Amino acid sequence: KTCALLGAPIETGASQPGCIMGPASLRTAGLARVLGELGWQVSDLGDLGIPTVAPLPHANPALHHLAEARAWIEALTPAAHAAARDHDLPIFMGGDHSMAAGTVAGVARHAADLGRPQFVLWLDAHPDLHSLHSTTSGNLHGTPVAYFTGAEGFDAYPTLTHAVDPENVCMMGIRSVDPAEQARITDTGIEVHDMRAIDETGVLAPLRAFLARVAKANGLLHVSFDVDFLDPGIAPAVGTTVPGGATFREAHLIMEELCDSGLVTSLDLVELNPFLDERGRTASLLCDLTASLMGRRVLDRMTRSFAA
Ligand code: DIR
Ligand code: MN
Ligand code: MN
Ligand code: MN
Repeated sequence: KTCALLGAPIETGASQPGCIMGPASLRTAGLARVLGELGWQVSDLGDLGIPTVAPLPHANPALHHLAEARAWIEALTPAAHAAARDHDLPIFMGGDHSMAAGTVAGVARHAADLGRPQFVLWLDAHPDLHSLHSTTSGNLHGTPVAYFTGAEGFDAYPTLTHAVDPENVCMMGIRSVDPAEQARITDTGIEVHDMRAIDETGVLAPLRAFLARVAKANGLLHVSFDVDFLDPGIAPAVGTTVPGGATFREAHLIMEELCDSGLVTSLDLVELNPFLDERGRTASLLCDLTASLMGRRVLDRMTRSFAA
């Protein structure tokens, strides 16, 4: 089993600086060592970068750092494609969530090479469903899902070659949705389990139903993990905390269930802002949750089968 670590120190998609230190913080927390101890053959591919870019004008005056986001997507899409081709499970270490426009575009290209559908599990307080035109904050980390599902309104972004079918996206943890995002959820029918739904059903039933769909379709599964999915009480190191997030137990259960499924083929760890962290606490939590996703067990037990 091979795993690649690829850093994407992008912070211009968020409202406040700090995510540029995310990959370094995850390395310091020992991500490579932890995965190595679990039997993974880990290759750290280092950090990606972009050249200096000239500002890109746009009809939406709220947008900022559009040229940087565009350059990151141009760099990340082929890098994610290659990492997915060459490794069993690439981990993209962010960086703010605008990077998922590139990582998902890249892994979806790899899925197309294999003739298999790409699925995405989006763990986040936010659906990140704005277009370049609908965002009012202008923070481009609020736009990647609209981009990689092929929505209109991305004139200034690289042309998407392989969109993810919105029917193949499942969101959990959602608790902050803007009106334009709400409209897109209704239009596309994207599967959204907000925190109220999770309180009502727990995480396991909707997750198992989604994983069964992935397995039946012989799909590839990308997991995009935004730190603000977690409750701010356990994960303070993120610029956009929202009260009422996932507990440690909910997140841990999701990770172990994902591990049991054997379906996960790529992972984003995003929005970690070490400048806001408490002595590496959030970075260490992300490492532990990733370890659970990749094989660490409390006790061995019968695993469920998601075979088609
Ligand atoms: C808000 C917050 N919907 C925006 N978005 C995100 O600025 O568009 N925060 N992604 O993490
Ligand atoms: Mn435009
Ligand atoms: Mn996000
Ligand atoms: Mn978020």
